[in-house]
Amino acid sequence: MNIERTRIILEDLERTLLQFMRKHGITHDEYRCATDILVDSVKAGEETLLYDVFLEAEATDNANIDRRSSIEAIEGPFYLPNSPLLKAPYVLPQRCDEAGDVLFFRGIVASPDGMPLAAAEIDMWQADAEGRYSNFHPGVPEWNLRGRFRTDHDGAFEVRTIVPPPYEIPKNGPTGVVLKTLGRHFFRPAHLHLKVRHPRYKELTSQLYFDGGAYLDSDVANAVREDLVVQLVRRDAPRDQSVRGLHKSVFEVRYFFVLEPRPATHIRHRV
Ligand code: MBD
Ligand code: FE
Repeated sequence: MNIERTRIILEDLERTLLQFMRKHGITHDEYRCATDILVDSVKAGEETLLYDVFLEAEATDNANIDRRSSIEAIEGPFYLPNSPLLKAPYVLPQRCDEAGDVLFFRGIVASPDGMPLAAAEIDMWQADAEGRYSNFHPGVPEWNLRGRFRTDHDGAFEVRTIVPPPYEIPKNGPTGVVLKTLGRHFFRPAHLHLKVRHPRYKELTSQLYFDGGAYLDSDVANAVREDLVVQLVRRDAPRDQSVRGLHKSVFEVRYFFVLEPRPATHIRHRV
């Protein structure tokens, strides 16, 4: 980040917080209570949950103004880099009896002028049918429902996973206590998390929600945007025996990703 911009922002942040404290006559006890919440949320393993719930969506809105590419979405606190690289046909890592309806997620990755992007990497993570994220919530196998895969020659991809449920934020941790004090519920609508990468384009962090799902209008993180809501369409079970044998409902969602080109970094001056 630009050092001058950082200085201006920090000065304004300090001024804004000091004005806020003066306005409410914040006492020493109240000040300590606030720092305890921040420290406890990290100690409780909530990482950036508190900030992601209250602030992250605002940052994406700022980034999405006048955008020519797909809009970005909040990352949330449960992303981990270096998830398993999958082999086609792509199936997100899961238990052999993974609970939840089968979901085929299909889509295309393209440039703003509609050129399909081959070998773009899609890095996907989501909660299981009980609303738990692997590597964070105990009892879920490592890297469950996390994986990376690539688009084919036509910029297309397909991956099999499960339909996640709405996600309930831990009620008893510091973030939960703050939400309870505000009288809010603890739910986010069901969602898929994604990052899309291609060497010549900017990385896109996205998140997709299902039309008609619960909490779309009252997401505790206030992060649902119209362009991120996809149709969950019921499908006949494919011939693939591994899915057929499970006797589950099969659904499909589609999304068309448009990536923003990276600004040119090498400008050659001819003399
Ligand atoms: C999540 O799964 C999430 O995406 C966010 C933003 C906050 C808490 C849990
Ligand atoms: Fe999430």
